[in-house]
Amino acid sequence: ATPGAFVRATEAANFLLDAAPKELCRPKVAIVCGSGLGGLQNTIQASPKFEIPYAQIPHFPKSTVQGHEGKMVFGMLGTVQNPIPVVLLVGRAHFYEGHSMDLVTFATRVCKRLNVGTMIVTNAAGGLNPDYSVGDIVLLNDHLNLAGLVGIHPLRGPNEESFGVRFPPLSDAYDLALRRLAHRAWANLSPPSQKKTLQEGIYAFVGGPTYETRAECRMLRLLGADLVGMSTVPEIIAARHSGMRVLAFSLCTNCAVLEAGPRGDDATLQGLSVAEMEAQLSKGKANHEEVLDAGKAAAETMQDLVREIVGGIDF
Ligand code: 6GU
Repeated sequence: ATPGAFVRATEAANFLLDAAPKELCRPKVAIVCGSGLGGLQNTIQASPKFEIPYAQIPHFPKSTVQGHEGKMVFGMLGTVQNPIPVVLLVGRAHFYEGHSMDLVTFATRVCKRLNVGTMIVTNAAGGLNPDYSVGDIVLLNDHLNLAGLVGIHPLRGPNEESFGVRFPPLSDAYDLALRRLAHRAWANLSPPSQKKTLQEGIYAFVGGPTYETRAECRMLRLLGADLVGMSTVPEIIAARHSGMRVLAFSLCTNCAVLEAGPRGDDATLQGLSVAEMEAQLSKGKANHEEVLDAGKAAAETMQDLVREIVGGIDF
């Protein structure tokens, strides 16, 4: 039988402690880089730096997306006077790839076993709040764990007492002190980020891999979600279970359509050409390319923000 997550995470952490240079192997902060946000790697100093592909670390999930391999990057972030050891998780395992929730949260647990105290999680997400625009950065202040509410949950199964309690609370999952710091950090960024607001919102976690239908988007909005995405919540739950402090950001990469599509009857479609009908249907249709494009433009702001925040954390 495979050993429990605590034993496997400890083995992976011990492997990393052995492999990484001594000055880097005790990171204080872990930063999870979401789709298109791998540029967060540029926040760390060029040296000392230690990179290792997930494939070389014991028990890590195998990536199912080719050419999209994941890696851990250990390095120093911040100024020369105040360098902070961090670890970046570039690429993550998603539930829609077929991984178990146990594997989706494995990297988080390895971070815990490396003594990481704070996790900053980023992702690309669809905007449901009509006040959001493409490219907005949204600080998460709560979530709707839709998969979890019906039992697809990272903590299902025998509780790993060495990580945390059986019934952990999540009402304080999104650390208020860190969120206050994030807003102060945002205010310190140079323009043009200064002119935009740092949004706050509630993230709905869905299994994917399809993007939502119009009706599903309206349902999620009605339930109180500001964003929808296919990651982050399992990692946040595993991090909170083991007592790590959490800060999470979504990059709003596309805005979900909240209006119903047209009826298919002749009276509604009267006078429309086929091209016009297709234009109506493709308006607001989510696609992977636009999700990646929005990431490119906003990634730099996200990098500056994360650097500013990490420099201000009171350890
Ligand atoms: Cl619209 N939906 C989901 N589930 N994930 C996304 C997204 C939408 N946009 C980026 N990621």
